[in-house]
Amino acid sequence: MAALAGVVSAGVVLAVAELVGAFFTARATPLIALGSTFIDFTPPWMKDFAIATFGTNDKAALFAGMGLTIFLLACVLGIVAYRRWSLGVAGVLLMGAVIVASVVTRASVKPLDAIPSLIGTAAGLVALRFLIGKVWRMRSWPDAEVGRSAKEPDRPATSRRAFFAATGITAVGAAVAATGGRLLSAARSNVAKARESLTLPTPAKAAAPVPAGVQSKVPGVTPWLTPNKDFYRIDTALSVPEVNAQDWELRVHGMVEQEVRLSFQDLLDAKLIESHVSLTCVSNPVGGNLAGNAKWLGMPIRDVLAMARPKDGADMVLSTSVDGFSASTPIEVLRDDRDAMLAIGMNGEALPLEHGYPVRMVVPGLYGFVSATKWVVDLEVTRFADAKAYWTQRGWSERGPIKTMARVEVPKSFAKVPAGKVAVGGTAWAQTRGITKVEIQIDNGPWTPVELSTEASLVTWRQWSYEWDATPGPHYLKVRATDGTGEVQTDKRADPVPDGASGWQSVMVTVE
Ligand SMILES: Nc1nc2c(c(=O)[nH]1)N[C@H]1C(S)=C(S)[C@@H](COP(=O)(O)O)O[C@H]1N2
Ligand SMILES: [Mo]
Repeated sequence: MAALAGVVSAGVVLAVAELVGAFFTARATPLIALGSTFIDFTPPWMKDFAIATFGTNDKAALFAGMGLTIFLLACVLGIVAYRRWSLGVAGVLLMGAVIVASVVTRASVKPLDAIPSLIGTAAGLVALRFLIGKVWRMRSWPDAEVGRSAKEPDRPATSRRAFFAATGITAVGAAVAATGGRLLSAARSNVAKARESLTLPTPAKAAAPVPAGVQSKVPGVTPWLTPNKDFYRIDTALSVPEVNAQDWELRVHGMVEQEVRLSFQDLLDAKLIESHVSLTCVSNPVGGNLAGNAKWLGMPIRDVLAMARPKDGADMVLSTSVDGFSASTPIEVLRDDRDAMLAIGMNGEALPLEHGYPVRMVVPGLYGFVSATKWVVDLEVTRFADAKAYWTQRGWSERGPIKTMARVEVPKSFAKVPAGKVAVGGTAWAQTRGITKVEIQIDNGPWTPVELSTEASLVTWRQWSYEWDATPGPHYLKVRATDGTGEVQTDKRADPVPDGASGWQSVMVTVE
């Protein structure tokens, strides 16, 4: 019962903080702040493991793990508090201190944002005292005399039923507070509404029209253009940052002749370009789906840099987001003609909140962790020798050109298909170099070129189709791509850490 009292009190801490937190920065509530701090301490192998195991559900997995940890700690805390109240108080205060420390060390969080956690902790302490008091007064409980009966000499005894009733009411109260907090924050947030009502300007340079035949002929292959709702999402943000376009400002500084500050209106008024670019995550395993292709609208970063005039010797731009993530991008990549941009639009809409509203970077040819900063607010012109980006500090590479990759999407691995003509299809990419050939190998047979779909550009992925004459039995299908420089995709297996997975995908198919 003491353990249960501990768990319910921990729930009160989180719920009250959630409710009060509706009036503060969302990223500062205990669960989010603790989880974000945990992510910041994630070593490369653990990020790799989390993504390999849970994919884009890695955040749900983190919350489940945290929930379990908090549950166990709260059980212990409840029992400790039952035996020695002063130790219980110390435990709650220690947890409160850990929560507050993780809140105030978050990027762009104000000291006042610790208030929800402080009030939550105080409420949790009151709840714990209330519920543990009921356990102490329980005469029917074998330990009752060992407990605090001396402290509560003239109070009437409590029945088990009364304890469970009090616990149940407290738990329901916590659930109501948490739900209320959720609804209240949603109602108070006007960022999503402002995004809805934003009209994007017409670009000065429209996207090149998409030629016919970019889509693989094989049904079931990924759409060539990824709808926003299906676009993979990878970031360290447990709670999507809510940035008002009105308040957004980009500071360009460091090794520049002229410090520049851009408002969202400046972006709307700039000469915008639109282009299709495929993004890829460095954590994508061979054959994985952490890649997507969209039409982006934005201001070329080279125009921004031209205003700031970088000094000689600068070789990198460190971009930082409102929540503290950062990426190191070679400066030449941002100045050449590949159209790296500060994007405000994705597939004809304002950026979705989880893809970086109001402004993110899109840099063709580089993995997202070194280029695609979402909710970007700061560009520091610097040198690789002088500054390290978020994932580089955690053991990943400082540079990340995208490796050539071919993927089989149909049939799926371990599929059973009928003998005869079997449609095989998939996608390949080598952004900025382009794909000139994709080959397939059945078992140990010869490498055979497949039919390539039309190429839209060098910075977008390219799909393919193949008609396979399948004979009964188990078979292995392997694919490899050749990029525009003539280089064949390496068969050397590499893990995503530190600079991207490589190797040929092999798919086992049973033909019946
Ligand atoms: N602010 C912020 N931007 C970020 C990240 C992040 O963790 N935080 N992750 C990067 C990584 S690793 C990738 S692969 C891309 C993914 O962009 P998407 O979620 O829009 O697909 O965003 C990049 N930009
Ligand atoms: Mo990534």
